[in-house]
Amino acid sequence: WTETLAPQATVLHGWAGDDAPALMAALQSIIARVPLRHMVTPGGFVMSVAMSNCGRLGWVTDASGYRYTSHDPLSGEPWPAMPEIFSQLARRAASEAGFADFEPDACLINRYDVGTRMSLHQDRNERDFRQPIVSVSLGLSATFLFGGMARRDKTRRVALMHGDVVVWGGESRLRFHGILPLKKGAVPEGMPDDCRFNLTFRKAG
Ligand code: MD5
Ligand code: FE
Repeated sequence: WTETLAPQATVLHGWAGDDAPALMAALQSIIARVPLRHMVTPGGFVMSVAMSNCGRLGWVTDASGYRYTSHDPLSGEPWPAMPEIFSQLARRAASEAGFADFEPDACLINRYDVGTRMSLHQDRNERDFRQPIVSVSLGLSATFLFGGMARRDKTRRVALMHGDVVVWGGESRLRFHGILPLKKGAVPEGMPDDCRFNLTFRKAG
C-alpha cells in the first residue's frame, strides 16, 4: 500500500520485497569490490553508518567536506556501475510516486548495524533539488525521523521495514530527517538479520 507522509513524501510499503533477493545479491557484489567504510565528517566525527557507492557519482565526506566524486578516494578507482536492477527499480518507484523520467546517477549504500543512528540532517549536495531521492530499505527495520524545513521543527517517527521504498520529492526533498539507533528484530527468510541496508538513489550531477 501507498502512504503519503506529506506532500511529495510517498512510502511504497513492501514495494521492493519481491526484488529484495536480487537487490541483495547485486549489493553484495558491489561491496565486495568497494568495501563499506566509516567516513569522517568535516567536524571530525566518524560516522557510525558504514557507506559505499555505485553509479557515475558517489557521496563522500572527509575533513574537507561533503561532496560527490567520480572515483573512490580509497582506491582511486571509479565507483562501480549502477546495476540495472537498481536503476530500474528507482525509476519505477519514482514514476509510481509521480516523478517521470528519474535517472539516478548515484546510489549511496548505507549499512546500519544494531545501535547505529543517523542524526538529523538535510541532503543538499545534489545539484538540482527538483529531482527526487528514492530510498530502499532492506533487512532490519528502522525508526525514521521525518522533520520539517528547519532543524528545530517537530519530527514525526515513521517505521521503515524491509522492502519499503520511499520517494522524497518536491517540498519534502529538503526536510530534515534522521534514523534512531537501530534495534534488533525479525526479517524475512534469507535477508540480513543483523543490520539494515539503505540504498538512496539520487540525481547528483
Ligand atoms: C536512510 N538515508 O534511511 C536515509 C534514507 C542519507 C539518508 O538520510 O542521507 O543517506 S533517505 C531519506 C531522505 C532523503 C531526502 C529527503 C528526506 C529523507 N526527507 O525529506 O525526509 O538511511
Ligand atoms: Fe539523508
